[in-house]
Amino acid sequence: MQQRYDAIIVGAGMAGIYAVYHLRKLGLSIKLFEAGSSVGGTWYWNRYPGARVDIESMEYSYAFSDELQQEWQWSERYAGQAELSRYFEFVTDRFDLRRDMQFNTRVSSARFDEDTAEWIVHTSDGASHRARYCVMTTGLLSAPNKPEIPGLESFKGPVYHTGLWPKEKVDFSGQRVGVIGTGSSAVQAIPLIAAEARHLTVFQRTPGYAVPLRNHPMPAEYQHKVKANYAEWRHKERYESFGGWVSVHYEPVPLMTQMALDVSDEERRALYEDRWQSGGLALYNVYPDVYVNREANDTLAEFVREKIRARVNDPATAALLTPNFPILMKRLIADTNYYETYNRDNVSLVDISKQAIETITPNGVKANGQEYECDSLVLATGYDAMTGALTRMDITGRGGVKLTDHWAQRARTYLGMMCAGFPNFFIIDAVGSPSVVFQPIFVSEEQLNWVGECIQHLDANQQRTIEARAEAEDAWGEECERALQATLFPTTNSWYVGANIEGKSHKGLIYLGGMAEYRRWFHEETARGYPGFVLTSGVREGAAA
Ligand code: NA7
Repeated sequence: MQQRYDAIIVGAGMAGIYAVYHLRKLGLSIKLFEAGSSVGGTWYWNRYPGARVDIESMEYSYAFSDELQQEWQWSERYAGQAELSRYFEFVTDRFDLRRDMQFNTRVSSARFDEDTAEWIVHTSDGASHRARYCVMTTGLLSAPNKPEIPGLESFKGPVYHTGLWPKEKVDFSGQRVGVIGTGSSAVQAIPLIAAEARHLTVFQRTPGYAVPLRNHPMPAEYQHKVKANYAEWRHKERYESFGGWVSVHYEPVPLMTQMALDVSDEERRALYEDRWQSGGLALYNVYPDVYVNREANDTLAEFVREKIRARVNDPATAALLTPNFPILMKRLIADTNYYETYNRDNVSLVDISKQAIETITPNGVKANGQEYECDSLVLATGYDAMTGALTRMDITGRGGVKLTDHWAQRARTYLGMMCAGFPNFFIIDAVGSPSVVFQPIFVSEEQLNWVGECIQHLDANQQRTIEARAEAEDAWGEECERALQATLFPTTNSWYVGANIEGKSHKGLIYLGGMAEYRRWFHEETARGYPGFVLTSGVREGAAA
């Protein structure tokens, strides 16, 4: 006996929680399935030492309920994983959302049944369910990238992926630990692992640009100031910012219009120093030409390179840790004592940029002809971002077409939310949306509000299905690609452009136009009667409902 719902939601991260809240409020019967044992998504799975948000807590939080944002008290400027987990648990319980959620249940497949115009969803407990709508809140950085390093299975100690960290504390004391990768996760974990381990060996393929996070207890007066003016603050974050946050030195700072190459060296340095001192991602709010002009970008890149060199004692190690590609085009990393960790006697850095790790042996890692003995290995090797969570599921649309086939040449969506041939299938915070370069909680709120409007429109107009038109999907891909090509993003290998996963298309994965412009696109769709979509009114004639 299949249970029927109006909507099935997949994933109880930040987007899934709001999806349950919002769609329930619209009167839909819903069911959410989540593989983990509780809510939180990224903040549920990423329990590695040092896991912490790098957008200020006051800004990295829901805006949908003023009561909620007034009630919740953040204890740190940048909340750690445990506090973020508590926050998402709190939101879930405050709005009584858990009763529509089923945990420890992974969705294995979803198939569109053309006869009834319903999705049939199979779950890991052997059950199947039917729903008119599928809302995929599966996360943009949730499908761990496990590198295919020869011999990995032969390693006799434990192997941890930062994105699948055990719930119990992992004790590295007295151990020789190997960390593979030097992205945000590794940079957060390395100082804490080094403080505990007997020896830490870091295997680095590409150095990143890391800048000090400057986390500390939340200043009470700041929390109070933002709460007194939250609506105005939120508006600025959403529609007048580059990444969904505006705080620099605890003040909302507008985007700059002046160009780096139009000011003196002194003026430029003073601005960079100011942002550097503010901490975290403030260096994103600088002269706009750093995003599009290599010479302008070099001024900021060199400023940060100098800072890196100054933090590392050994010049050879400093040189290995200093990147030489454009800054900001790969996610800027916010660190706490990262570079200083390489000044410790129990930490060594192994450069694997010219030659990949040869093999993992039962006792450690073999690279550059040498074996580095390890008792534990940490894979901080990132994610199959934006698409992995969906392509690892068996999703079948109209005509038996698999999503993996639809995306074989390149991952395509219209407006970062819907695909041609996949009716009533909404994708949140994923490919073709601003999520990866924006505060993702806001993107999910905006997208889910639109999904709600869309469902109401279908009901009000006796329509049953909506799906993207193929030509609209192509045009959106071109729009994303056009904006991307106007920047320096394509010059750098990063997960923004799919470069970390072999064979993944680099095209049109992210939308760089900003939230105000993004919102304009999808509200225009609504206002013009959904011209980029095909709406149909019913089930196939003669089919059993
Ligand atoms: P990232 O940023 O994708 O970093 C992954 C790291 O792992 C990066 O240094 C990679 O080097 C390295 N990597 C990946 N595969 C390999 C193999 N096969 N061998 C050696 N090194 C490898 O993931 P994170 O989890 O750190 O951060 C994800 C996001 O979370 C981050 O951007 C923030 O938004 C928060 P590469 O650079 O590809 O040469």
